[in-house]
Amino acid sequence: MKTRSLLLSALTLSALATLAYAQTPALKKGLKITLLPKNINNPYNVIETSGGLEAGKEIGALVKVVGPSDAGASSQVSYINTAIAQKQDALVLAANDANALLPYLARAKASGMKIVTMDSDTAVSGRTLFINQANSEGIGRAQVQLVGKLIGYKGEIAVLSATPNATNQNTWIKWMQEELKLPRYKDMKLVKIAYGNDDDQKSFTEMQGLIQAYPNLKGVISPTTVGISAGARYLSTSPSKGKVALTGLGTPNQMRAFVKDGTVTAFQLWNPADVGYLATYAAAALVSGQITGKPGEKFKAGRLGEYTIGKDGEIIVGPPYTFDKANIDKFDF
Ligand code: RAM
Repeated sequence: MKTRSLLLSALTLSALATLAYAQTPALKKGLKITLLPKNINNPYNVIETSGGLEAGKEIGALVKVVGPSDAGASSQVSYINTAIAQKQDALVLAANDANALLPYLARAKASGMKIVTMDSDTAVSGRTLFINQANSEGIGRAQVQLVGKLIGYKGEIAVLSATPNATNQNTWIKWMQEELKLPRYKDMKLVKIAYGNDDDQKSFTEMQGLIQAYPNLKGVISPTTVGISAGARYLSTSPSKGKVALTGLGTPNQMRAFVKDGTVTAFQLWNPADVGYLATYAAAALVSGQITGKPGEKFKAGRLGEYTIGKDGEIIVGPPYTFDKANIDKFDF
């Protein structure tokens, strides 16, 4: 009797599993997906979109990468309009502004396109899902913890950011300011937030400006791969090398020389390719009807495995990593 009911429940379970499996539609083939990074001449964005192209190959989608040369608030508008005209199934974008793109994204949505943001979000109404590289609060707080450690928790610090509109950097800076309120940082002071606009030359000039305007500056956090590499280039030949601690978010390949020559001790990042890869899988899962965007829904993203949609449609790729002299040569991106 016992054996029979066990057998029955085993049968029921397997029937249920088959049903659940049958209810998950396969990813559609030949999907048209446009990837629209903040700007195209930033090595970070090239790595990010390479992950999207990799995912596209795996799932048989037609993925293309387009984008402006500057990260200005409205520079992505014409690319959204083109994606509508070209009847793309999905648009995956790193937004240069949280609100400026909303009317254009609404048109795209109304045309039937699925919208996924990655790296830098719009307001929640602008998209169905946001692929966040790591937990925003964690990124912001970790940057302050790192600079604090590097300067012995004492002295003036500044931030060298991307554009003043960048949703991702602005969120991280907000968390940096929260972290700085803790008693551990009572002898540290944030004296300036400068903007290099994710433009290499402008970031270089802004770094120079910070060092000249604040002779007592002890540390700079640059939460942008463009800013930290341009800032390090300035610092590497300046008398402030070794006196001002520069840290933030950088790619190992752009920072390697500056870590080896002692300009920078440690910085952080995730693998940008994983962001584009996961975003493209998420877009394909949406278009194919595997998910609708509701919190709690799960989907599979190739080599990264299974992900669950969180609050407000946010999906977090994974924790950030700290790079230094001891480990930087293990990475090539
Ligand atoms: C720059 C961009 C990007 C950001 C990285 C850390 O490449 O601003 O949006 O995520 O830095």
